[in-house]
Formats: sequence, structure tokens, C-alpha cells
Amino acid sequence: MPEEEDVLSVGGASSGKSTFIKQLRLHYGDGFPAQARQVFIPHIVDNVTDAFNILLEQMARLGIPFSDTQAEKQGDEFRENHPRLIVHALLQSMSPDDSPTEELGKGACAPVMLNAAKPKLSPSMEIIRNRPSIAELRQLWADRGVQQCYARRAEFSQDLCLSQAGQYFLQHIDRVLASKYSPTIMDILYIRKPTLGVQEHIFNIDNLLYRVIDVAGQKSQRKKWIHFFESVTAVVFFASLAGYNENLEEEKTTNSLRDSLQTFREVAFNQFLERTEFILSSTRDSSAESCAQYIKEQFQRHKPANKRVYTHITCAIDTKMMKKALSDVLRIIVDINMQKIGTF
Ligand SMILES: Nc1nc2c(ncn2[C@@H]2O[C@H](COP(=O)(O)OP(=O)(O)O)[C@@H](O)[C@H]2O)c(=O)[nH]1
Ligand SMILES: [Mg+2]
Repeated sequence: MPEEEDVLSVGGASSGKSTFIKQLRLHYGDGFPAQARQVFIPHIVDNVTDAFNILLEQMARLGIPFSDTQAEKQGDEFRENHPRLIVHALLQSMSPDDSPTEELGKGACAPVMLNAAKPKLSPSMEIIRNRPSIAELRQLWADRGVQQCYARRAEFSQDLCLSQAGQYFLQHIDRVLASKYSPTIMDILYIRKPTLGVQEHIFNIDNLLYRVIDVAGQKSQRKKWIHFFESVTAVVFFASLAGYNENLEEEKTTNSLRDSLQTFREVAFNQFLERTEFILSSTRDSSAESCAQYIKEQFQRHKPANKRVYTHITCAIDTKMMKKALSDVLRIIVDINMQKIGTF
């Protein structure tokens, strides 16, 4: 039986936690064989549905008409039957307050689950959605008004703009809506599928079992991270470099990078993680090297002086870049393990 290393992946919503796990699966798991890709289609349909909802709402805002009244009726029905998913509202309604109330930073009194051998996982949680059919999506996309609205996407207001996944799938809409569509690896990496509850993913790499724990990143969900703190070998903390310019979806007045730094501090100072090593992964394209460097320094200031934090600046959807980052992360975990054995 190989040894098992538990790795906890944390960070704000949309910081790249689940994409990191997809990259692990790509490079160290089954690599998404063709026959295993169909399961991603419903998630792509969800991303397209959310993007179409934005287009329809923006059509109304920008005063762009449908080509005829029949299409307009279809548009109204679409919005009514397949509304946009507001993830943080859904998460809150699912679990209003089923976890202990400790703040991340304190950890002064142990949450009930800390002594449990393995904290509870909820891998079967899925969003139940009324999904449109491909025919319905094709019909809506065929409307001249919808296409005009897409062409004017640069005019969309910040409070109602296309997500990165939405932009990507609209760019590739003809391929995605074609019959016999099979998602590519890039399509799979671009999917935005919110993580509900806590999920674990097991990888067997060089005769070592890695149990990677993926969690939801919204503010309301962070109390649940504590349950896993005591038992993990390493924490991989994700922060989006785009966060300097974005606000949280669940708290529109809070800057994402500021929130990320604050959360990182709370996790880094948590007493249950006193001896746990940290890997900080800053994701998204980092063309502006000096900005990325500056942000990295900010994170390094938000930790106890004696705590070692290994940092990687990478783009989580870039498979080449991630291959290197992943092998570094795995090597660090092996090193941590060796050091632990050495200290006994
Ligand atoms: N441009 C860019 N997009 C990313 C990066 N990491 C993740 N994404 C995209 O951001 C969205 C959310 O990523 P996900 O891994 O699900 O975030 P999570 O909420 O932290 O699990 C997905 O559509 C990803 O394709 C990155 O490094 N660069
Ligand atoms: Mg996730």
C-alpha cells in the first residue's frame, strides 16, 4: 500500500483550484481519454447558458432588438426556463450554517470535526439545472440580434459582463453546438463549474498516493476549510493575479486581491497549520512580470516570519506551464515528507 499525502487546495472563488486538479488529471491521471469527455458537455452547456443569459440581458440594456417577434418570445422563454446561476446565493441556500463558526485565523477552540480521522466529503453534490437542448441554443444563436449583441460585447457594463469561460465558449460556439461535438482538453480546462461542498481526488504518482482536497472558495464556505487543516501535508493556496482589478462576486464592495491576501494571512497564521508547508500559486496570465513580483511580495508579508512558502506564478489553463509547476509542487511535497521522516 503506497503512502498517502493529503494536499489541501484553497483560495478565493475562481482562483484556479479546480483547474489545478484538472491539470493533475491531465499530466498524472488518465489524461481525459476521448470516451471520458462527454460528461463535460452538460457543464459546457451550463457555461453557454449563462453567457446567453448575459447576452439577452445586455440586448435589453443596449436596446438591440431580436430579428422577429418569434425570436423575442423564445428569448423570454429561455431566460425564464434557464436563468443564470448565481453561485454564491446557491451555496448559501444549500448550507446556511452547518459548520462551526470559528474564523480561519484563530483556531482557538477546535471545531468538532478536527478529531475525526477523515473529515466528511460530499463528492456527489451537483447543481441540478434545467438545461436547454442544443437545438434551443442553436435557435437562439441564429438570431441576428443576439449575434449583434455579441459583436458589441466591449460595451457591456462591468456588473454584467461575460465570464472568461463564457467568452471562450462563445468564441467557439459553432464547434460546440455542432453535432458529434467532443470537448477538447482546452475546452475542459476553460469550463467554469463551481465546486460545491468538498471533493477529493486521488492520484497515484511514483508510488505515492496524493489525496487532493478541493473546496469551494466563496466567503460563506471558508469555515469548512478548517476541518482539513490538521491532517494535511501541504496547503496549496491559489490567488488570481487578475484580482487586483476585480471585486468578489459574493461581496461586491470587496477587492478580490485584498480579500485573497487577508484570507492567506488567516490561513497562514492558523495554529493547526503551524507546521504545515505552504505552496502559493498565483494564476492567470502574467505578462506584467513586475506586477506579479509585487503581488508575490505582498503575500510573503502576510505570513509568519518563520513559515516557508513556496511560490509559483503560472497560468492554470496553460498545460505546458502547469506541467512544470505541477512537477515542482510534487517535488516540494516529497521533500517535505523526507524532512518530516528525517526529524523523527
Ligand atoms: N486566464 C486564466 N483563467 C483561469 C486560470 N485559472 C483558472 N482559470 C479559469 O477560471 C475559471 C475558474 O477556475 P476554477 O479552477 O474553477 O476556480 P476555483 O473556483 O478556484 O476552483 C475557469 O473558467 C478557468 O478556466 C488562469 O490561470 N488563467
Ligand atoms: Mg473549484
